[in-house]
Amino acid sequence: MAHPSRISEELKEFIVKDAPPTVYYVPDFITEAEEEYLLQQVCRAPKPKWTQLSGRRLQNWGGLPHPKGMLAEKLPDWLLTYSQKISALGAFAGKAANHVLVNEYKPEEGIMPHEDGPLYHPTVTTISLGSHTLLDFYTSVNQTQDGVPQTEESRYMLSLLVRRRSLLILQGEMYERYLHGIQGVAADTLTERVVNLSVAGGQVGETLPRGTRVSLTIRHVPKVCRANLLLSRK
Ligand SMILES: O=C(O)CCC(=O)C(=O)O
Repeated sequence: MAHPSRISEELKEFIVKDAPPTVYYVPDFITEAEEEYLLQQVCRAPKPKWTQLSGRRLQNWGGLPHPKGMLAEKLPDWLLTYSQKISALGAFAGKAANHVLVNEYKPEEGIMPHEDGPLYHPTVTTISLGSHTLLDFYTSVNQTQDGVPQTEESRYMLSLLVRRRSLLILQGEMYERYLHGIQGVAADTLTERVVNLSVAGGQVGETLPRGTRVSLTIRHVPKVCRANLLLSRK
């Protein structure tokens, strides 16, 4: 199916203006019924589909990205629907999403600051289910001034409040230049460094207790190898 090669005009109103280019934050991208359905599907996945990591557990769908090419597997229908919906917004420059990571975080769990790296098309799209989180952004170590010892705190730049049922799209500098992570805390206190408060609905000073959050991280892996090609080679 052909998808638009540019991000849809209708997304422009969702650009977060106080962040470097480009963050799109779409509140209520899915309905409560869709959220419940997606959470049920995540729960229904066979137990071996889960990988337990320190601070979260995850399901990998679509294949394992690899520098030589991802051996692509068809996404299940419940993920394909949303992957197609996002691809139809032109999020992946005309390509279709073919990879989904499902992350589950209990309160006090998170993910260390990291970059998503070159195996993906440089756009990450995330649907959040079950709970909000704060996604924090950091400059990378080599962007900081010589001689000054850098801590995670001094590299911290801004946060985004990501509510349940929202869609978040990160591209450009926000994908390629900065690291992102989630603190392992039981509650988030909102500060003026949370740059999308007006659209995500929050007040500076407010504390939001975390519940269990499931995120669907939907991406396009450009380099794919087909199983039949592999089988025909010695
Ligand atoms: O759960 C999220 O929103 C972030 C996930 C993430 O950064 C990742 O899987 O690389």
